[in-house]
Amino acid sequence: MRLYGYFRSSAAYRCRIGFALKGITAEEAFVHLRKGDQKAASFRAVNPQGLVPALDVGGRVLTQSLAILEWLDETHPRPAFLPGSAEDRAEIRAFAQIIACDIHPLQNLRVLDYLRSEYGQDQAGVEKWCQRWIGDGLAACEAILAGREQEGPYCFGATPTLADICLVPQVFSAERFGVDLEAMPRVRKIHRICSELPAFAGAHPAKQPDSEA
Ligand SMILES: N[C@@H](CCC(=O)N[C@@H](CS)C(=O)NCC(=O)O)C(=O)O
Repeated sequence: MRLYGYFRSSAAYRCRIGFALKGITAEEAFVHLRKGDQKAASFRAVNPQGLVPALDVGGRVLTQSLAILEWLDETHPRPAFLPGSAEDRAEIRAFAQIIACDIHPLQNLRVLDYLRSEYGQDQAGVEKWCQRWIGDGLAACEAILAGREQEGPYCFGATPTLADICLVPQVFSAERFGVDLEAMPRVRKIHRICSELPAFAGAHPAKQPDSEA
């Protein structure tokens, strides 16, 4: 198995956490997003969308981090990323999708580059944009977590789920873009608790072979 990623990609970071939680090692291929390697024909042949992550599972390439993580969960059921009843799983998926579908696309490199090139935004303008949309989304996550305080220590109970796998990389991005997390104690606490687990710690961008941190 070969995982195409980039150290700072939060979508690839999700997959690295997922693989580590399952105790599975994938060969890694590094796609330098800042240099534009994702736009090269050679990578588009892997993923026509020109985005990481992509996972070559031996002749077939899986894309989209949530699809990869659900595939991983189906093929390696323990520990479960989506435990509980159908309703529990829907709630976990919804939390993950707030991050993966409603926050992350707005802070993606190609969107930020477009803000710079087409709308003349400087770094401060781009950061303001990211702070607005990441802040809004994580505030919704905080509100959801506030309603589940009797559970824990993770987002949805005693074990890390797809929700935590998405939350931790999103907090990494929030910190990168200077999002104020002061009013989000539950998000910060879960981020801290997860970060102490080896699977999360080892997946951190700073620990990757292609890291430039
Ligand atoms: N929804 C996709 C998002 C993938 C994505 O946007 N990846 C980013 C890195 S986090 C990327 O490759 N960006 C390259 C670019 O914007 O040119 C997923 O969850 O896998």
